[in-house]
Amino acid sequence: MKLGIVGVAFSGKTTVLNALSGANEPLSDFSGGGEPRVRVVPVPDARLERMREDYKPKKFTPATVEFHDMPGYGGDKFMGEVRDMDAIVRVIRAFKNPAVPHPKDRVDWKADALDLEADFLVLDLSMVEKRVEKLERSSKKPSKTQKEEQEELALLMKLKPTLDAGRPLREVEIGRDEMLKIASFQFLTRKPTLTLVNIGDDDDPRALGIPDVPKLEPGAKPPADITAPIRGRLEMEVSQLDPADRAAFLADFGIKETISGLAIRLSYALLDQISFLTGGDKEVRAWTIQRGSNAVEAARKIHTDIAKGFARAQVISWDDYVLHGGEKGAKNASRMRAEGRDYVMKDGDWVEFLHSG
Ligand SMILES: Nc1nc2c(ncn2[C@@H]2O[C@H](COP(=O)(O)OP(=O)(O)OP(=O)(O)O)[C@@H](O)[C@H]2O)c(=O)[nH]1
Ligand SMILES: [Mg+2]
Repeated sequence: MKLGIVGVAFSGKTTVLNALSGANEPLSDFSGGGEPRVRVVPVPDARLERMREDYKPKKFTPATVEFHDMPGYGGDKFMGEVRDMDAIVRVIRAFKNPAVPHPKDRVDWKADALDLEADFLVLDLSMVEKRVEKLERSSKKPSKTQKEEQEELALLMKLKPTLDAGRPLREVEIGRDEMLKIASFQFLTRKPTLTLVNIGDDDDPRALGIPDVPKLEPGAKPPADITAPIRGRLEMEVSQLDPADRAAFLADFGIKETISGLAIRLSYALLDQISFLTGGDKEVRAWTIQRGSNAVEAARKIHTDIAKGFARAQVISWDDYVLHGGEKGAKNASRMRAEGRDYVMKDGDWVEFLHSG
């Protein structure tokens, strides 16, 4: 899972990257420039920690998320890279700090969020317009691809009014098959978007008009965007502390969930991703899949050969794993089920795949 951190210059993107990953990348010296920085962050998962205790494995492999920090926001310099991301994390400045300049000399998170959206809308709209212009000519001429061209044109014409009205494509209902046809455009305003509003240490998010993070029901249709307040600088400082001291510090400031916990949890929700778990003496590991994936698709994550030779999946639901004290207990209580190829994987399933070859 690749997440692109974008935002106006000096909004706190690298601060957030550091807070997320415990890195200590240099913060902007106000000169702008630089190259995107990439950090791989392990996904916190209490279930996996529990399995680590149970198996005491040689190797422990949590799932990971890649964060790409795009420096400055200079129009489309890194747009190719942003288009390649699975989702976008916007860092929007709400903190006051006279020492940190703002390109528009203001602290107004709502206006900055709108500006960023407007830039992305323009980039998407210009792509659509260019392609439509081309297709309007080519799809009139009989050719092998005429039918596909007409279909693509019709689809783009369905999307265009949304962009014309200044609305992101995230808000359009498009079927999965239709979406696949236009996936190669990698529309920016279609990407699931997490907006992190970066507030000062003593700011009250409600007073700044930042909505509460919505309650996310597991299995419900994922939202297209989520907004959450963060205290970037403070959390970066915490991330540099000795792990033993962090909890007390966070509690002092009333921070219940760290930026990394929050960003990863919400990204999984936005992208509708779940985890399944594998365990043994050798390795305990978490794997990330799209919700709705079946057992063969999950097996393919581990190895194509396991998917090819798929025989069955031995599955223990996470609740059963806990209730019966782990793999052995669940097995003895006959809570290990044999599932076939079409079994729809559940979040937290303990799995062992049996395969031939
Ligand atoms: N007061 C306060 N200052 C912050 C906060 N977050 C970032 N800053 C300061 O803002 C400045 C810029 O932070 P960066 O994290 O480098 O911002 P950036 O978005 O990565 O900047 P560019 O990559 O140059 O676009 C630094 O001096 C930070 O210390 C915050 O939450 N509160
Ligand atoms: Mg930066």
